[in-house]
Amino acid sequence: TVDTPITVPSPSLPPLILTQDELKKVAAYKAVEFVKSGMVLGLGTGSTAKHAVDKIGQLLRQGDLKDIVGIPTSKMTHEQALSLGIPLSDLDSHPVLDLAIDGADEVDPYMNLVKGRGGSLLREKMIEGCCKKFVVVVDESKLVKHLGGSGLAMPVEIVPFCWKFTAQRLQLLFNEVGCVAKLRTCSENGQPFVTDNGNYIIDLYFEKDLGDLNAASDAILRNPGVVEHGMFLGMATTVIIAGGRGVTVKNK
Ligand code: ABF
Repeated sequence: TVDTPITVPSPSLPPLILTQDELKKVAAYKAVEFVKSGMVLGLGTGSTAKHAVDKIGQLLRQGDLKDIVGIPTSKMTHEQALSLGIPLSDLDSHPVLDLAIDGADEVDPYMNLVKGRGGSLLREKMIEGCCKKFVVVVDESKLVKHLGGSGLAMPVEIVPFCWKFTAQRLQLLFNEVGCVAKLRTCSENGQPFVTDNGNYIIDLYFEKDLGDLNAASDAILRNPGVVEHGMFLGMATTVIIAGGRGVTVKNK
């Protein structure tokens, strides 16, 4: 991979016009500054986290990082990390991680997240829930006032068995905030999207603000057909946001 250096402007200078992917790279590279030799690392999924994984691979190759163990949050990241020569392990062998770096779909002012539009929310939540430090990397387009308020999907991973029943239950649960539940399908063939764990994803779309997020989380998880949802509440310890005027690092 070619490592394109990116200059970030200071607040006193006029904003630099970076593409969204360049902003993602800025945030990801900033997060990699937290990585030290000897760490057990959660390796995130998605186009932002991909830059961080590439950079970790590059630092290992150069000898600037040593003795890293990576735990990938998806099959895709597993493949990427393998191709970069990053030594890999899993939660069975390493139940406590030093640090994870991953992207998000939405970040609210309290550092709560929506994740899973890429489909990897379950492994992400299992792994990122075991980290001493969880660094979220986003471009500024991911910032929202309320989770689920952007009109975009709130993903819920469910078992395929009687998925219509579970989808209806989820939709009814949020009737008061105008919820529509849709099965995620593959654009190529219209077949259900299947996660790395062999499950389906129901995307919930809300008309109104969800209100109490912890109550919403509990209500979703009370459905036996639900495996996990994409709200990551109180999990992020740091959020790195790249925007046209520079990088902001928010700590818990
Ligand atoms: C993963 O990648 C997800 O949880 C989230 O759905 C997505 C963000 O993707 P990107 O960085 O490509 O915007 O971290």
